[in-house]
Amino acid sequence: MLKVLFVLKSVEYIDPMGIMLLSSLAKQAGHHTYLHVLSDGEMVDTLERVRPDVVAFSAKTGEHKYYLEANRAVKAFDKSIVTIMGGPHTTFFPGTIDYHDLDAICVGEGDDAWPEFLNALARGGDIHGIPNIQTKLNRAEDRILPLRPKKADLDRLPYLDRDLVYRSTRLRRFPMRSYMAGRGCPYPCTYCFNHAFRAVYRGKGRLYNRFSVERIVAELKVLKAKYETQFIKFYDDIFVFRYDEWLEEFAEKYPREIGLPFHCLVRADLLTEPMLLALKNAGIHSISMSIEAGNDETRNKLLKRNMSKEQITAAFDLCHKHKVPTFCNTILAMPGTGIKEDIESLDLNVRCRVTFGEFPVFHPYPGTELGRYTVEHGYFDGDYDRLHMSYQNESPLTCFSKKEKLMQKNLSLLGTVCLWQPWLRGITVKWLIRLPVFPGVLPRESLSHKDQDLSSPVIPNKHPQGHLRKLEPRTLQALRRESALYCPTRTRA
Ligand code: B12
Ligand code: SF4
Repeated sequence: MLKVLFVLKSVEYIDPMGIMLLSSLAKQAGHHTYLHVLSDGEMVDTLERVRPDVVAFSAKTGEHKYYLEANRAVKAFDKSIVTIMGGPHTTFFPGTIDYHDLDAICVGEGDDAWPEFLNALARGGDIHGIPNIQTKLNRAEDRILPLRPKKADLDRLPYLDRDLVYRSTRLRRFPMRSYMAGRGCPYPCTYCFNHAFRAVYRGKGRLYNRFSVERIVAELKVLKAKYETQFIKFYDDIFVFRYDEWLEEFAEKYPREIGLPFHCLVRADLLTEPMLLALKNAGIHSISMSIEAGNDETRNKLLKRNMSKEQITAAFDLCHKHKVPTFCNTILAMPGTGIKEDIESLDLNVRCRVTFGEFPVFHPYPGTELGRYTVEHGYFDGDYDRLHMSYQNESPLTCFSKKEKLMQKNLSLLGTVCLWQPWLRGITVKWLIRLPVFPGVLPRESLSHKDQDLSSPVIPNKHPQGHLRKLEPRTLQALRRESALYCPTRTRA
């Protein structure tokens, strides 16, 4: 049996569900799993202690750089350790294997490929002919097998191995747990990874798959019994598409068997009153719906959101009517637009009475239609390694002047405050966004403390039983801050 060490860059407040699942799958196949968090200590100490056979990385584009560096350190420690990387980065950049000293990469889903890979290694067998796994050899010899079909029967997957992460990190005591009830999204939004993922999987199965309600409830029950859990954050791209039997069953079983407040994402154009009422019956605490752009042409032509202003306002009004706090994401500084469009976006947020909103500055993402568009129009040179991992930074596009970039950055910070105090909208638009000193006077750091207060209605700091009050202030703060910690490129729905 193999010893598998997962390496994680850092632990924030969201469960790293990918490696939790891969750890369960490895254990199910009889292997032992370990974790090293790069920000928590020297990796070489863990390598000495564990002496792993395999080191595994799960990478998004951006953070892949840290894992490639860690990979070099692993190979310097012991060249015979087999290293493998999977996740969105290698799915969209399989060429990673050609330029770095990794032994294998996983493209697309790893649910079946990963245990097959480990078992082949343990047997001393061939790892060069496994669908979804690419090695230097199978690429060189043109032996790459096609991807296997998308995993349809999610219910057969093991529960996430939360022990892997909770036993050695602060997440054990963090009372909000992340969970995904399904996989996939059929919409064409040009800035999101979903259309690119669908292209990789074209002809290989359903666009969308989800767990049965029974399976979700069974896993959450175990989670609740094992770890203090006060809030569930459903991380699905879109939690529900329509009022259907699944939602009906969820609204009946979840409150009875789990009974914890939760947060989820939906598209505004999909939300209907029966859906919202069913989610309320289930115990929804707050909901995410994105506006992305106030201007119709930007929203529907450039971003392909295919959603009218009327649909957006109706959905937010519905949430207001039923007292469900809303979180909303809106992208500023879109290629080829101006500050006028950004103010239109702010105004639509104010009109919608969004409880807590974020206004990230657009950053092009590799593999996406909008990423390509910015390069083709000469707005961006295509050097994605240069991009910042935070979207609150200055726009990297060349179509904006210094002055415009400053206004966008200021609006990105002030938009949130305007939703809290709508009367500030006027002076913000007229004066504040133009102030060159503004970022210095109110640095992002100080605003994020404000965020924590502003965001508290969305992710609660009070629970009916008052449980959350017992938490230490740091955890509480983090929990509030979490409402702003969505994954910006996709917190859309
Ligand atoms: C949860 C989430 C987060 C969490 C991550 C928590 C964590 N530590 O893992 C948070 C909120 C912190 C986050 C942040 C960001 N995220 Co995010 N996030 C997601 C989300 C919604 C779900 C990921 C997930 O857990 N899925 C469930 C698991 C089971 O699936 P999985 O991870 O895909 O793993 C499967 C396969 O990929 C494969 N696999 C994965 N890893 C490995 C490793 C090995 C060895 C093998 C064999 C297989 C394998 O097997 C798994 C099972 O099939 C996805 C969107 C989505 N719907 O997938 C975006 C997504 C991954 N995020 C994305 C991005 C861009 C970011 C940010 C960079 C955004 C930003 N600038 O702030 C940051 C990066 C932060 C960082 N540290 O690098 C992009 C990545 C695109 C890309 N090209 O890399 C995605 C795809 C969304 C998008 N619109 O494009 N994110
Ligand atoms: S932005 Fe939302 S609706 Fe659009 S493709 Fe991505 S997850 Fe789907």
